[in-house]
Amino acid sequence: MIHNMEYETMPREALEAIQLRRLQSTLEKVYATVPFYRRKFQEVGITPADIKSLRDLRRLPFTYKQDLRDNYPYGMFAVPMDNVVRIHASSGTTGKPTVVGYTARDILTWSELMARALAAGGASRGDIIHNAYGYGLFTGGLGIHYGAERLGASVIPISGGNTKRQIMIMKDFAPTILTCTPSYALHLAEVAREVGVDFKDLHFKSGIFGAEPWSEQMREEIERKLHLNALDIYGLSEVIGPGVSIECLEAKKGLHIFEDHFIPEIIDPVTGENLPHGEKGELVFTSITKEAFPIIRYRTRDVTSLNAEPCICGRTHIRMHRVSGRTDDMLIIRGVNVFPSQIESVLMETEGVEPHYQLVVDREDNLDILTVLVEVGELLFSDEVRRLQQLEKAIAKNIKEYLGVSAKVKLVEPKSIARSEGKAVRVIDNRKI
Ligand code: DLL
Repeated sequence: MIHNMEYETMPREALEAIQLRRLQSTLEKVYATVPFYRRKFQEVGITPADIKSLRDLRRLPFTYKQDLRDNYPYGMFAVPMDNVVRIHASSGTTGKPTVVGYTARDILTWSELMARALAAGGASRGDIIHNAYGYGLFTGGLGIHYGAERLGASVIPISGGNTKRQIMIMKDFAPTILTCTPSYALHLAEVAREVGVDFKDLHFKSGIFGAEPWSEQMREEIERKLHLNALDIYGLSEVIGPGVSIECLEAKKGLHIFEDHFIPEIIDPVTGENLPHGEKGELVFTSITKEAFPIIRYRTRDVTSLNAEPCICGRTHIRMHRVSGRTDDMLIIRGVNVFPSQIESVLMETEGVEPHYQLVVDREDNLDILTVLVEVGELLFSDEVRRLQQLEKAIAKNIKEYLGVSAKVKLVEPKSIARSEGKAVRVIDNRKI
């Protein structure tokens, strides 16, 4: 279902006219109120009046996560704190978190976008949404929550954790839409089985999964185990949170970006040059309606490509391919670029292997050693050693063949890899470089 027919199906020309107007007004605002942006624009000799077309956007400097850290916590806010009604922060595994703020109008905008996203995933009034994204500084929980209420659906604010209790609630409250990370969805399926609950007997129609990269094969696995339509939702705190883009139920092929609020670009991460549609590169976003924390040409580090072809669902907003990794979680193993999602694809193609894995990278005698720990199903694990060794070899061979990198594969016992309630920890890099 299309939540906002007018904007989501707007002809390109009208959409671009709105984008330009909103971009110009955002630039004027940040120039006047955020010293960081004024200084950056002055350094390249540009004032907002110089931006006369959408193409001119590429003349503006990029913004990096480091800029947010340098201006920690509130230095890049464009309104006085009096007008800020909400603060979120991104988890940040290293250093200080990055802090973002919202005005009352920003919260309305975000709710509207999340309502659109949930509707695109098959939710409507009357649905019951089991929201297992974490509530707190993380944008996932509250982002989905406000969108669900805006849509008029019922939301169960279960948050992450206490998985057995979640299964009981699912049985008793009969939710129809599941929202959580894809890795947690699989964990839910596993725990349900343990306690004797079959997802077939629950009432889910769709699951709206994101906040971490996942693959097409993982979608199939989730759909099979959870008996629902699994859709990919993308977003990041710096841009707004979840609800930057979402797949539509009709096509399940690429995520529509809400272009009346965000302008996407794909650039070459090394040269910073813009790349044409269809080419893979780093995703860059400019927000054009946000008040408290507008962001100009933000380097997401996420790798994807754009697709401007019309979609069968009727939305005119451009689609991004599912994110295949980050320019910075990309591992370089003996000179070969490796994304965890590529290894995941190889694993998912292998019979008997569970979708729980971890990559461990070590350095021995100046050589990178990649170890892939992967769980096998209960049945297989009880099998003879020789068979397991064969399987290890076969996986290693496939990894070598598809990725061009040698890996040690270790099959491990069912449930031995730590489960996460939020974003899965896929990589342990022990190299000190
Ligand atoms: O993860 C917002 C979110 C919440 C999105 C719930 C979807 C659902 P951050 O914590 O700021 O915000 O992390 C943003 O997570 O730059 C991507 O690298 C990654 N990410 C988010 N969604 C996806 C996805 C939220 N669908 C960072 N596929 C982003 C791949 C994703 N990566």
